[in-house]
Amino acid sequence: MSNQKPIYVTQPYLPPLEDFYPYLQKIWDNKILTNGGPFHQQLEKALCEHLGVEHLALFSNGTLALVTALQALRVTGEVITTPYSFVATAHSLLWNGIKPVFVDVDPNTFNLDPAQIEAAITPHTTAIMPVHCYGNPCNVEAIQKIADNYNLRVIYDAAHAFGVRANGSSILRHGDLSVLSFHATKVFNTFEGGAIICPDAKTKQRIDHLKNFGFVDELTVVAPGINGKMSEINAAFGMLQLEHVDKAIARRGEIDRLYRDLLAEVPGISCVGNAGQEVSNHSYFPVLVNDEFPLKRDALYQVLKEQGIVARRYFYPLISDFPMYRGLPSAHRENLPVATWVAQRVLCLPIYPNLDNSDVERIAAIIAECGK
Ligand code: T4K
Repeated sequence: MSNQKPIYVTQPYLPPLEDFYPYLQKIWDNKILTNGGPFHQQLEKALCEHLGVEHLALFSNGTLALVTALQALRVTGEVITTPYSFVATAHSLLWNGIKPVFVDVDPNTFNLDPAQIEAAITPHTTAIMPVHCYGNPCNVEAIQKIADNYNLRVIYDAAHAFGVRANGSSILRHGDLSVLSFHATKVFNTFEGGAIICPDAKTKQRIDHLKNFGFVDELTVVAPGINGKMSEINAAFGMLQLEHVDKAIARRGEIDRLYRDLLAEVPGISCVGNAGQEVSNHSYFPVLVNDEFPLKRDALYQVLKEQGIVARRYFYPLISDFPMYRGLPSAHRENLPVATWVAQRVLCLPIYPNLDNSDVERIAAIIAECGK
């Protein structure tokens, strides 16, 4: 390790501490700490406006939001999903007693390949759960067409897709539901947090009941709900973050462009595109370490780590390789050649608003040197 402070794959953007004091004062004054308090209500409204969506229900994290989204639509049986994601995607299915059916990804977007979905549909299939991986939009039209033909629900894991727009509107407007994560490592964070985006007020009401134990009023419980509520501290922080998020994403965009310029001439390194979106959020900067590069991906990861640069192999191992999934017939590697290939070569380089250009230049220079 070098003597310099390590550079991690990401670092949360934190506004000046004193800017948070007035928010804390308000919480201290009115003594409402959770259960749909004033900041919770404000943030739901502000996020709807910011994201260009009609209805949004805040959650204490993205995983509980995924679990609840499946409950809200009463999804059962089998759900088609991607092996190339964070493990929470498939875990949300297991927590609902649903069998995940893994389908391979598209070689350009690393998102669920619509051309392979139909072959995985059985009489037990009730839904599709695709992921807008790294914030790159799925082929939403093709997925919806299949869902319509087979009467399936679509729940997008949009954990990475805050603010992403394609074809003139928010990517979160597709499918039956979309789920965001506001974890500390995300483009927009509330320390921990998440949200479900839904198209109508009735569904939002059901989701709101489900995240509050199923309570409708003091004496009425309509469903075996969970406690998925976001606290006032998290919601207040979200209100403050929202003032800075556009600037933070713009800075991420500068870093993205700088990496692309610096790595363009490095043979064997390809920067994963962010095609298909008019507005990208630059939430990750994945590169592929191809076979002509002198070092294997894991060796490059080690070299960077020794220099204090902690890149991450998102998403390796594939979800389908973890013990609770690998016995499934759809988890066999022969069924998932593209995801397997990508997972062995991908490396996500550091990207976050406070990363200096000089650090980006140093990271690119180390990679270029390894490529000689
Ligand atoms: N679906 C998808 C597609 C997801 O990617 C995720 C989460 C979810 C669903 C579930 O949403 P949540 O329930 O989490 O809201 C991280 C995050 O914990 C996880 O939220 C995220 N995806 C996943 C891709 O990455 P780890 O285990 O890699 O995090 P960790 O702690 O190693 O953090 C990465 C780096 O970030 C650290 O090296 C340092 C830096 N960091 C991290 C934290 C937590 C900070 O600087 N400050 C911090 O507070 O999973």
